[in-house]
Amino acid sequence: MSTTIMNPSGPLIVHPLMPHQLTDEVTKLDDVFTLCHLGVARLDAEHWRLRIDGLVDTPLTLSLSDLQDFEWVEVESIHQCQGSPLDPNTPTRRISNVRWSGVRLSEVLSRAGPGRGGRYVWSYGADCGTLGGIQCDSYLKDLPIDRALDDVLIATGMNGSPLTPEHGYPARLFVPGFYGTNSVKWLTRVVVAADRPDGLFTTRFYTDPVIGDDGEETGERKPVWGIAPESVIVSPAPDQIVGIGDEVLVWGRAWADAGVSRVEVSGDGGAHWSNADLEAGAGRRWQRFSVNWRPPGPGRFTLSSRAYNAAGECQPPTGKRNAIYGVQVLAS
Ligand SMILES: Nc1nc2c(c(=O)[nH]1)N[C@H]1C(S)=C(S)[C@@H](COP(=O)(O)O)O[C@H]1N2
Ligand SMILES: [Mo]
Repeated sequence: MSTTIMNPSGPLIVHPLMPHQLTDEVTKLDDVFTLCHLGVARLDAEHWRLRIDGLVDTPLTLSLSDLQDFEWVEVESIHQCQGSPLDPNTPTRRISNVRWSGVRLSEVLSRAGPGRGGRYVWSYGADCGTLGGIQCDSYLKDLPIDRALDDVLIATGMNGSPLTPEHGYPARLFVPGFYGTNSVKWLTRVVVAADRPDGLFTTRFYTDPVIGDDGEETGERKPVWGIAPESVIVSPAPDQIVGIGDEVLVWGRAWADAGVSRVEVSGDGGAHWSNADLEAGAGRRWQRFSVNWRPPGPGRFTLSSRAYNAAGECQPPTGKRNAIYGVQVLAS
């Protein structure tokens, strides 16, 4: 089995890009945020093995070269961190758009023959350590089996390069459209199970309140899976000076699990909104939106954007991880 050497320096969080720096369609590897709760696990590719077991007909143990038996696929997708699990409602806007390569988890699972009442797929990372003062033996997440059998990848590459140790070398899960926490790095084991696992990253942290039809919290909790609709203005940048009477192209990025169907932009801090032009969704890439705006006179103006998904869900003004982002500009 694989040997894990943990980085003793503890958690690693790198967040290189601000919204106004999201100018590349595909985020450069050096610009992709990094989030390692328990430190960086350093695995040796030669000894790496992936164990597939639980409610399957034939448990499997695969090496990296065994993965070459499966069709190689590439998926361009947003990749977003939900923010700190200790402070889950504060927006962090850690977002990237990456070309992921690897094999489909569904193909690997179908070789093992799932069945016999499996409803969830658990995935284990090789890292261990403490979060919020609580010790955990390995990073464990779970997915509904329908999603695991859909477009989830066992990824070995990002933007055409092998994964770096920080991004999960030699292989990780990538769950398109789900928050980054679900895309387990340094993947070593996949288990088909009837129930959700109790754990630090499944039931202790990374749960949201369930909201009832009346708009109130029901008291139940649900896992942080699908990415809620979100958008950011890329240009103009914060504190940019624009000429009075100039037509300013306001543009940005919008995304959601299953895509965004509408984006609105406001030039007055959210008092009035108008529809932006929106690039059609393609797979799980982010979508560009734009609108022309003219400052009505001299002074400071707050430009903001809000995205809707097909179900009509929209970004709230405050209080949630996908809260509306505003950019102040100066017209003079
Ligand atoms: N094994 C393991 N997988 C993990 C994590 C981790 O700490 N350990 N962090 C998760 C979180 S919170 C995020 S946002 C993504 C970040 O992926 P990246 O660092 O490759 O951008 O990895 C996820 N997968
Ligand atoms: Mo994250």
